[in-house]
Amino acid sequence: MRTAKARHEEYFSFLRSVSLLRDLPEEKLSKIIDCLEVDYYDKGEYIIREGEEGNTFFIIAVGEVCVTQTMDGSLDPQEIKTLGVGDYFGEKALISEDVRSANIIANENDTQCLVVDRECFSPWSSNILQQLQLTTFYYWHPRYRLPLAVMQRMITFNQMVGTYEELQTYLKEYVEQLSRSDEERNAV
Ligand code: WNU
Repeated sequence: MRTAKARHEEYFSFLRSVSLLRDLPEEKLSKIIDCLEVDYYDKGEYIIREGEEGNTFFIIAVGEVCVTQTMDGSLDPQEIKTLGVGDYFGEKALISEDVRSANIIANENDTQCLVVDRECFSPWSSNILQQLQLTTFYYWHPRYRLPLAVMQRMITFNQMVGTYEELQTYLKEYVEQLSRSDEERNAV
């Protein structure tokens, strides 16, 4: 059986190879690994559907996916690109707080994606504030009067947001680019 440590190390070195995450500090990367889930898809299976709501970000660990989109003047969605191992997708709905803007379909059997939830992926969102309040509440529970622990939690939280904000800025620019190319393509 694979130990938790081996799993962690395996994902750590893989995520380091993903360009987006290359410069993240070690503890931030570890935090992402703690939130990761792995999803498996067969050829032809939809990972993301245009128009649906979504709260997840994906990184391809094994296999290949195809990106398709509905265009003005054609009935069927058209293929716009393919993505492979180390590529990621699903950031746009999270960043622009919008529905999914394209379809993502598995191109091979046993395509594996690492899935990061919004709460984990975007700690600047209100979710984490709620979480933080819950934590605060927890620590102020009559049985756990530990103000010091609360302060430590807040510092960690701020550090986390600080780093992710750089990531957010980077992705925001990318997402604006995608919106422009959608317009040029007359996507609906
Ligand atoms: C495109 N237009 C749109 C891709 C992946 C990551 C980056 C490009 Cl940083 P979502 C559907 C997803 C969307 C994007 C992905 O499809 N996508 C595109 C386009 O030309 N989406 N609108 N190309 S591949 C890709 C750049 O990740 O995010 O949550 O779901 O809208």
